[in-house]
Amino acid sequence: MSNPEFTDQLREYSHWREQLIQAIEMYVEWRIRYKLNDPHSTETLLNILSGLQHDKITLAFAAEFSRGKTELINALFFSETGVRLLPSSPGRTTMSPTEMFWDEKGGSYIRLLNIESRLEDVSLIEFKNNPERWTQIELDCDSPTQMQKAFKELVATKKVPREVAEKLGLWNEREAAEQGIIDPETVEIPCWRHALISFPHPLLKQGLCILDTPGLNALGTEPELTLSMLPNAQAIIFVLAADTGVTKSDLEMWKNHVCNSRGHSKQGLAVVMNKIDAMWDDLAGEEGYEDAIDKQVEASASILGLNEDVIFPVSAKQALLAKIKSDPKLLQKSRLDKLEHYLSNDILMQRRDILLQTISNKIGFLVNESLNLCNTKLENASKQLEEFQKMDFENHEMTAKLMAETRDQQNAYMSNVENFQASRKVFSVQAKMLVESFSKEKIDEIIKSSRQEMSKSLTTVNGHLN
Ligand SMILES: Nc1nc2c(ncn2[C@@H]2O[C@H](COP(=O)(O)OP(=O)(O)OP(=O)(O)O)[C@@H](O)[C@H]2O)c(=O)[nH]1
Ligand SMILES: [Mg+2]
Repeated sequence: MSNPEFTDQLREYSHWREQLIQAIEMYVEWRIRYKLNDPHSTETLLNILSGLQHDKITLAFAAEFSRGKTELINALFFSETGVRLLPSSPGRTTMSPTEMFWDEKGGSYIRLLNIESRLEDVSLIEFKNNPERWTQIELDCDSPTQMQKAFKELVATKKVPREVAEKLGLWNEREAAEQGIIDPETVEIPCWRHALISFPHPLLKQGLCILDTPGLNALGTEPELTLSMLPNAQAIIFVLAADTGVTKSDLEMWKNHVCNSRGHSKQGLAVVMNKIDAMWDDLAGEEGYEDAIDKQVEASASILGLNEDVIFPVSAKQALLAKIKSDPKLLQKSRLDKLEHYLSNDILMQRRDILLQTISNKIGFLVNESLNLCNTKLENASKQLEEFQKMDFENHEMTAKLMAETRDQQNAYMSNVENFQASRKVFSVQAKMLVESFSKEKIDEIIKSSRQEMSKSLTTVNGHLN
């Protein structure tokens, strides 16, 4: 399998994106559960989610014709098919912008939009949403030769009367004159305006989208490509040919189409200096070869106003051959590894940063708001908890005091009870003595003695009873 590093990084990126989606989904649920959702914020969050779910990393290859864009795409991504999958040949080859991705629902296919659709006032996006308007060719992924044959349709051309070409915006008198074509009756034009390829390549399945473009002429005539597709691409890989260096038309394309789509930061931009093998000179040998490449890189960096470290000298042709033939020495010679490393690390990292930046711009304030709300609630709850704990402590103190008082009272009561018991005992002894003192015998005795004393006193006082 080609470029495992890029595959690994892309897989890791997809995993990271999945986790991000899950976190945002959980946040949406949390807002609903605590009734913090309002229609506007919910819509913003759902839009972010949908954007993340459909997120694709688009690598666009732009350059003048015949710089080796298509060969480079074959070498980077499609070598495991064992064939030169996308047509690449001397002269003008790629006729229309070609997007490669994986459409899970649609399976493997090539969809082609006819060139005449340029006359309709319908945008490319609208056409993309309407598959019936495209000519579809099914791809048999188990048969590289069937696919190779099907891909040939991408470069199909036809001859039409000059007026028709003119009407379609595909006739340029100056350019034709430069090629020695003067006042022709018929003009050769591409059959197709745009191509969509759905292919089950592991990288495409992970969300990678590759955009191959035709040379300057086509870029100029397809405004949607310049105005929306290139600016929206995650990275643009601008291809130069090492043997020619930066030509006038390369520079024109660089300034008008590449730099304009990247803004000042020139983020997500790599320049490939292809065809280094063409600089090999038997007489100059290895050293001369190295020097020649270094000089070209230096000169190109200075003309394009770039750092030398984003200019990658490669040989796409050698790389494709090396991968198909499993020849590590040739692969090393092609120097494709440095470009692959850059795509894996820098481009994917940049994409991650950009996504994070976009998300934090769009929903960062919502998360901050929720965080502040949570912090305030937590603070209030902590304060309440503290108060409860204090009250609980005070209650403990009060209970101990009451307990001690009760215990004292209980003790006093108990000693009272004891005193009472003792008094009761004394009382009952005394009561018994009292009752005893009133017993019948004693009363009789008292009466008897009283009577005797009374009769005695009767005789004594008067001396007579009568
Ligand atoms: N020597 C050499 N030739 C190459 C290399 N890469 C591509 N070519 C050749 O250059 C020619 C053009 O390559 P393409 O890949 O078709 O170039 P392109 O930039 O896609 O061109 P258009 O589709 O016309 O815009 C083909 O004949 C390739 O075989 C390379 O690294 N070394
Ligand atoms: Mg091409």
